[in-house]
Amino acid sequence: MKAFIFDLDGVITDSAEYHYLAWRALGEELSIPFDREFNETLKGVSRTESLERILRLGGREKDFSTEEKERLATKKNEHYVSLIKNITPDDVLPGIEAFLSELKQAGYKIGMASASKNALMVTRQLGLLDAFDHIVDAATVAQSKPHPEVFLKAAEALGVEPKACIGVEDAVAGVEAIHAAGMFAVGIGDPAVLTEANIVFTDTTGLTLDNVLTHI
Ligand code: B16
Ligand code: MG
Repeated sequence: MKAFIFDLDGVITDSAEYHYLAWRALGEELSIPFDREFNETLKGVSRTESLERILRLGGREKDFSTEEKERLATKKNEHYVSLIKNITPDDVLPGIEAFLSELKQAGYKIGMASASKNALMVTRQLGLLDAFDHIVDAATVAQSKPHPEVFLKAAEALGVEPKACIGVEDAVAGVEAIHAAGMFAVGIGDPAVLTEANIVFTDTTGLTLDNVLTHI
């Protein structure tokens, strides 16, 4: 194994919570309430597809034109961007900084594969831009997770073959993308949800090189 490729939201920081708050507010406005369980199905999924899933949940998929949907997605994003302005280095999830240093010292390449168009902004606010050798965000990929493109692009930019990469994800769609890319999948979250991951840690404090490598 030569490289680790991390998802951002829900792995490096809990911006997944801000996505949830912003989508939930939009859902309420559209009279489509939803809970955290449904929100799991939005994690790692692109902005446009997330909106489609919410509209389908409420049986309202035919109620809006393309332009109206764009407006709704923009509204959610503006709310999300206003929430993430409050992110600071204190919002890096526990154990992540230590794990990134451990990987760097051990000579691993470190990449990011995020489905978020806001990935660079969030990473900058966390003070972690220099911790990554390469960041691929949604703005530069055509296909969203579970398609492997974002992970494959990250591996290519790092100069490492996919089979020598370990992907770290909190989302079902993300774990699927890692496997579709031919990589080893580490899940962060509920093992009952991330059933396809090769190993699951319930939270980021479990991430150490030893803990991961013993499972490969
Ligand atoms: P944006 P990740 C994903 O980021 C989120 O998990 C997902 O909930 C969000 O809808 C998606 O980014 C798009 O984000 O609206 O900021 O472009 O987990 O792949 O880092
Ligand atoms: Mg995520």
